[in-house]
Amino acid sequence: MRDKKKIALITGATSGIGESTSIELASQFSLILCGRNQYKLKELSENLKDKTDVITLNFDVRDQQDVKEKIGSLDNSWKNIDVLVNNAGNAHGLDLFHEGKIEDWDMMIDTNVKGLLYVSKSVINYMIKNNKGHIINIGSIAGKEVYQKGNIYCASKFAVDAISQGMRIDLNKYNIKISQVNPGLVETNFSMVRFKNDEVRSKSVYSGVNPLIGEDVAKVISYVVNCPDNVNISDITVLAKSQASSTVVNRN
Ligand code: NDP
Ligand code: 8X3
Repeated sequence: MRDKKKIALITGATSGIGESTSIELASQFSLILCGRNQYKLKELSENLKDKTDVITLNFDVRDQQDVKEKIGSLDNSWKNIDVLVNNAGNAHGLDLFHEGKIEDWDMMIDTNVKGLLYVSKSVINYMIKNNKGHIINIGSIAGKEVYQKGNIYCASKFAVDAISQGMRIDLNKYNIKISQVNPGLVETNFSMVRFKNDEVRSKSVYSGVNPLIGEDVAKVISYVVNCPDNVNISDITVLAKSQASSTVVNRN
């Protein structure tokens, strides 16, 4: 039997910002941890089970049918989701537009945009029924400023920005808050994915930066989630002290 804590569903819980957010929210929420790496999901839920009730959902956010079925299959006691953190996403490649790979483009649009839509659609049904809820979309500084070779990743995060605004307008009458958290450089597995496991290139992204870590962003997400009911942080950008913009970084 689940205790009476509020329920948070977090996508991309198996790494980086999503994993840190899961740990950060565990003291207050019952957790639905979502990811496609079953081993990591199990490991994280084992680590958190002394702190809270945890269940896991194993799906790829790009698989619309599976997303719908898995979220639809939640037991009644888990269906009243209070907080959705749409975090799953990545960059794939860093290339001039005309040299970009179609498979990288598809991956970013399918995950960062369409995946976020599929998960949101399934969860929003419950929130509308309950006339309450809070969705936190993880955008990026890349969704505020385009940088050289960022093209399609930036486009995917600009899309998230527009989706957050659209959700906020259309869900307003259902008492659902929409917040967007836009991190700058965060040292996670992000660059390893972007650079296809090239460790040297990945490390160079953060060299001399003292970047954010997942925990920093998780604390901001927790702050956003814990504002009084009448307050909504609609959009917040979080940068490392050494980062002034997408392209201006003070490397020591
Ligand atoms: P990580 O690579 O560490 O984590 C990404 C998470 O998303 C992983 O759990 C990953 O799972 C999951 N994921 C990726 N694709 C899918 C998919 N198709 N289906 C289900 N889960 C998926 O990176 P971050 O923690 O840094 O990234 C989290 C979010 O933060 C992303 O949306 C990213 O765009 C955003 N962001 C990151 C910044 C950074 O500098 N790191 C800055 C600004 C925004 P799996 O391991 O199975 O791939
Ligand atoms: C990730 C931040 O600047 O690497 O969204 O695109 S950046």
